Amino acid sequence: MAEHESLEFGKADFVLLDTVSMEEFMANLKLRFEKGRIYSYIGEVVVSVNPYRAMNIYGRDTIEQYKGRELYERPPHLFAIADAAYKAMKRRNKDTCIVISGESGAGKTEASKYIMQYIAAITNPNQRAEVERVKNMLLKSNCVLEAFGNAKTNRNDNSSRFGKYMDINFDFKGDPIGGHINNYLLEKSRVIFQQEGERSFHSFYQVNVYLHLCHFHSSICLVTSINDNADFKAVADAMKVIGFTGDEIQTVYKILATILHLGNLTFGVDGDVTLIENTKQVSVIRDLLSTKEENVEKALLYRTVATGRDVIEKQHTTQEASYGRDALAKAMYERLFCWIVGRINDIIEVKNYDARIHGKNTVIGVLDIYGFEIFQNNSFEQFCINYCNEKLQQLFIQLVLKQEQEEYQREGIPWKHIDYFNNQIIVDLVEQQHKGIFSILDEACMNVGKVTDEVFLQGLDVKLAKHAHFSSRKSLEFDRDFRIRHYAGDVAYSVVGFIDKNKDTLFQDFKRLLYNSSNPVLKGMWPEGKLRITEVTKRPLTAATLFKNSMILLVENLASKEPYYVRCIKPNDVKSPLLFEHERCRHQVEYLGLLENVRVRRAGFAYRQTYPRFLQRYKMISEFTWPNHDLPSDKEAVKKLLQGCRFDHDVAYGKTKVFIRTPRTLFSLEEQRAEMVQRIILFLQKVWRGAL
Ligand code: AD9
Ligand code: MG
Repeated sequence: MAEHESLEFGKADFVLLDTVSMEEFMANLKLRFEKGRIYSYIGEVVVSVNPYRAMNIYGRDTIEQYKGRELYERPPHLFAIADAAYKAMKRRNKDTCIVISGESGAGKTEASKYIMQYIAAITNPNQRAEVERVKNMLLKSNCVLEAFGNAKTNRNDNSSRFGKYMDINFDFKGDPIGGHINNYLLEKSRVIFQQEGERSFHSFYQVNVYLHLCHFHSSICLVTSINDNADFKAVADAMKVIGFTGDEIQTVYKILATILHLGNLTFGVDGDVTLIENTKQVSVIRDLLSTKEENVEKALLYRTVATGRDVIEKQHTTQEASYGRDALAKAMYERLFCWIVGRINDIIEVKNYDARIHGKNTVIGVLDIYGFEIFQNNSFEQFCINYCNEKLQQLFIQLVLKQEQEEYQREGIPWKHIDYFNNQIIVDLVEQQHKGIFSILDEACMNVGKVTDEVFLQGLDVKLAKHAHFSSRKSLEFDRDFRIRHYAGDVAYSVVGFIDKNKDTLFQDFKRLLYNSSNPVLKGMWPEGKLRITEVTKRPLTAATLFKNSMILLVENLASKEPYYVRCIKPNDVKSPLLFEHERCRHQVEYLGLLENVRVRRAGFAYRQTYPRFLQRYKMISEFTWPNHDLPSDKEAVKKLLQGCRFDHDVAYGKTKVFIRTPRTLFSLEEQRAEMVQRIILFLQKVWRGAL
């Protein structure tokens, strides 16, 4: 363990606490934070506290200190975990992943960027041009995705409003040769509505400021921590470097401008005719979309419906027209975002010939997804985000707590069971077939006749009234709310808008409008606009179902890799570098299950290996096992070897594996091995030279 660090900074690894209690844990966390030690370990898990100030610990010299080192040789750092994931991938040919979790503003996105920078810095020692190109693109893609997918919220000035999982592919030399990004549910409702004190996505303010269009958003255009003008240039540059064409970049700006203009459109009535009040805007939109003015107007005011074989045009009410306008703005932005991710993927994907030539191709995945959040008003998006965090907590439990305990039991090693809160019950509450909240929501959306949020709320009350983690509106302040007892705290959700966001309808007329644009980039984003009205029949999957499916796939993917964890903690709500709010931090330590993590780790063993493989590596240390042993089993041979080294007290012998409690024992074995290998080499050299 990182024992070389002075105790003045507290214990670098929580496993070394004198006693495992919440008080001691918190005292150590606070001491380290105050001493500027923002990283600590629980075994191989990194615990990070957001410093809210620039730290001088990410430079080239620090990178050099961590490069190729073992986790415990240096003070805790993100670089150490990145190096461990990289080494595991390179040495053992294993896919690994780094899962970064913590609530909104805890420092996940910053951590993911430092990890990527570290990986970029330590790879490609030969400066191969192609690898340099790939690395540069992977780093630049962050800048573009943040501009379009992040926004200022009341929790975080640069809050990720989408989930991101990025795979980095490596060749047999361990150099990055490509990557792939998966994005998850963008909070597109932000395009048309922001809570007080919040902003829409950064991209809008960047074009606004750049084009001096500040009249679009009057209130909180400027945020001191954000320089929209400089960011605009950086993003434009990044898009160019990544390989977006001039036409593509122009189209991106045109779409942003269209969305801003849509926001200014108003509808009125003249007799029984619905009309657009500010028709000037329509001509601007027409130009931006490279389409015909009457088409824009028609798509905004009418809806084409097929009744049997007839196709009729039905006029919108002003309310429907406003709804359509907002849906169009949201859909255009979401489609733009997905298109950007898709374009980046096209460019950074591993080119086939690389994979063919080198044969081997391993990945490190980095997950940076929106953190658990509770707002004043929580809607469908918060519900999805918090469900996602439940899934990730479940994965952590499965991989770190549960599997560990199960392995000791399987191996017959004496073990005191450690209790922890298993949140599977909440995951089920949300995602279970038929009885889960997502199913109840989908059912309400398919209701014949009345489809309202009220129907959904009633469905919840009928099916979940007795569930320990669900509270019906009957017990709450507002009768449009329901409450979930999440692993990280209670959240009341307002059902208003759930049905709508779940159905996520965009009138077909808009899809056709955009498909018929003479701008090929825009047209390419809307292929389904090709379908004629009579050809569109299939009911699309709901937003909840799509999100649930994508989360299930994500968790399966993560579980198939060797995971490394970063657990981020937010020290206060005021972005202060000095303030360690005890109660707030304690709550996070509690719900992240960090204390249980320490207990399992302490009661457990740092290293384990099957007997044959252990012997293969260390048999040269002992005369009983080198070059071969004549003991009845490998297990007996390992026992004999470890007794000889006097490490017997620090190990346990399972059915198929040997377990070593402290890393120091392992280091010592490694040292002895290195010494023996050296001696054997010298001996062999003498033999070859005929000296013996
Ligand atoms: V959210 O779930 O996307 O809303 P994150 O991603 O957990 O959230 P983020 O990484 O964006 O939080 O961090 C929030 C802010 O904290 C950053 O904008 C920085 O100002 C600050 N921060 C976080 N980590 C560091 C750090 N290692 N050094 C300095 C930091 N500042
Ligand atoms: Mg983030």
